[in-house]
Amino acid sequence: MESTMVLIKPDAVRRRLIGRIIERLEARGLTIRAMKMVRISRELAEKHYAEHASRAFYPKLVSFMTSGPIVAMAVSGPAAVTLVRKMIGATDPTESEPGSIRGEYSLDVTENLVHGSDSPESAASELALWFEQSDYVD
Ligand code: IDP
Ligand code: MG
Repeated sequence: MESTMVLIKPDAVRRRLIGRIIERLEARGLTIRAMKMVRISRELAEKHYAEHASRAFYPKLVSFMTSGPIVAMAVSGPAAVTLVRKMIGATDPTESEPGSIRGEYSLDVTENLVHGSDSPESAASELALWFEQSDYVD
């Protein structure tokens, strides 16, 4: 069993897509192990996206991620990292497949509704930023 970090980003919360996104994860057979709705600090947004600190889009990304509440989840299941990334769809809106969450509901490269960790290692470090280990580990 593997755990991954999922964020329902501020645009999805504003657009009232929380339920539809969670419904897809649960319908697939994944388990929500921990969940909270929070408005995050600039510091947490910067840490979460530290790998992109040098990118031109980073300031806009941090502003977006602090623009409203986020739903943060620890999601587990077999190969949860890969499964969730496929369900979310590609970052580039012209590449996100119809049927994926981004491919169904977004055409913006920044405001793209959902975050999912890109590897088990990223999942471990991201989950540690957002949750206590006892929140999502038995
Ligand atoms: P991912 O969310 O699909 O893993 P990353 O490349 O890790 O994509 O980028 C993190 C987030 O930064 C994206 O989800 C999106 O919100 C934003 N982003 C990525 N690339 C761009 C870009 O080229 N322009 C503006 N925002 C971007
Ligand atoms: Mg990423």
